[in-house]
Amino acid sequence: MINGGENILITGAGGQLGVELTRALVDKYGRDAVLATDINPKTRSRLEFSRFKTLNVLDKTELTNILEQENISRVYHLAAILSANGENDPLNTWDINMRSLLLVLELSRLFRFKLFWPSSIAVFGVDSQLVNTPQNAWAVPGTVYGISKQAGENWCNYYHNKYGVDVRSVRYPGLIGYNSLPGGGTTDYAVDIFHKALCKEKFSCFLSSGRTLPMMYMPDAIRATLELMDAPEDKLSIRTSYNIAGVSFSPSDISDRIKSYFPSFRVEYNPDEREGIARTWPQSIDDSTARSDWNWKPEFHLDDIVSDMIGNLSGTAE
Ligand code: AKB
Repeated sequence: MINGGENILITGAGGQLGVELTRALVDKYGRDAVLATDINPKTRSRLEFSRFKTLNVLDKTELTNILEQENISRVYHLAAILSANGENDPLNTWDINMRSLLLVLELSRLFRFKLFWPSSIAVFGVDSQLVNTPQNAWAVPGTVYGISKQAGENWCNYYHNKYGVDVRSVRYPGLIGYNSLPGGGTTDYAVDIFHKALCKEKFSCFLSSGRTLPMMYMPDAIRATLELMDAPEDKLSIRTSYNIAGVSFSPSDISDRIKSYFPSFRVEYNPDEREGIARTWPQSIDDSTARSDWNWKPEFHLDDIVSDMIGNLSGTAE
């Protein structure tokens, strides 16, 4: 069979990760095997390479119809409200992030599809070990997004242990890519900074210059997702969510690298409430469990990321 027997559904396909993951899944499994969905109908025009349907993931009837009609074997449930936006309406963020996950988990119990659900470094909090944060670090998250991700991890573990649901997850760091823009996160500056540099505009950074956070280049994040979903079930010791690390840097680290391409690029620092979120997050991540369970290894360092981002955004990439 051309699609390796998989029929794939993606929710939240219009988000920063969704656009890139949809492309990777279409490349891997073929166009017919992948159905991308998003609540925003305008997403269709950005995902012309994929089949697309507008879907509110809280609509149980519509979601069930899709699962049945498409004979779905894998779901990538990405729809969520991120950390910074989440703080604007905490109860709504909890409601959307949790209700959608519980619905998808319950449907995976009934329909037996394999499920990927993204968690985040936001599960950690100010009392966690923030340097080289261990897989099982003490974690009291400081944002409603982090609380929803932490609770979600426990629900995934519960559905796996109680019902045998094959749910897999990673705690993404901040993601950096050139094909899609982030929306409403605390790590978004690390993408915005490139767009300002390319437009020869001054960049106002909402984090302080030395605020180091864990980040990852999109090709590494996509590869981690595909590799985890293909890993043999008996190798996986974690059913909450795996720590994965890419690279750690601060706004001044990345702006220094960008200035080596654009010497007149100027950055000013105007920390806002997102600095308050970032200071409760890890600076670096211990991903040794992911490395030993399913051979995870990142490939992109800061210099590679900066050169690849600038090459692709300016159209000079080889
Ligand atoms: C955010 O900043 O909210 C996300 C994340 C780290 O989960 N990028």
